[in-house]
Amino acid sequence: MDQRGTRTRAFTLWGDLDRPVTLTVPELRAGWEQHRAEVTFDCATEGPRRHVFEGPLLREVVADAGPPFDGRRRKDRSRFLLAVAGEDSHHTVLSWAEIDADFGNVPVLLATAMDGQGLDRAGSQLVVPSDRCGARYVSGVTQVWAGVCAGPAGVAPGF
Ligand SMILES: Nc1nc2c(c(=O)[nH]1)N[C@H]1C(S)=C(S)[C@@H](COP(=O)(O)O)O[C@H]1N2
Ligand SMILES: [Mo]
Repeated sequence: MDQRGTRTRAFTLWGDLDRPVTLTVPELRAGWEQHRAEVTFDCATEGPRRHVFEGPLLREVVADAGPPFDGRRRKDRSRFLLAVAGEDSHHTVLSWAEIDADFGNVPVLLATAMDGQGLDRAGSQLVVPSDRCGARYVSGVTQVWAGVCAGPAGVAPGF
């Protein structure tokens, strides 16, 4: 609940992180620089969609939760994964490399507003501006998991 008694949806950011945290949309708005993304994507069943989102960069929010890699080791960063789930259990994965400035550098957002309306009650929405399809625009985010991919069988541990 916020000061006006309205319900605000929080999500947990957890997994292989030094500082797992629960965050509301107002906290996402106050805690990080807000970026703007004008996006178009296609829904397989509903057709083309156009929205304007605002919110912090996913990589900045996750970085502040303490992912377990030395920022100078690019190979470690290339093995880190993220999974994002909504309240209806729709969930999707991203690799850290997609959003890392040294790799894909996609400005993926955890939106705090869509089309000028705050998402305080609905919950944050994942925004993947590089996607042609809407499936990863997970709305009503309830959790973001971050963790190291163990790797295919036969890979030497720690290499
Ligand atoms: N939580 C949740 N988010 C979701 C979905 C879903 O089923 N559940 N569907 C996705 C799909 S397939 C599309 S195309 C977009 C549609 O977003 P819009 O209706 O807001 O334009 O939402 C995405 N986000
Ligand atoms: Mo869709």
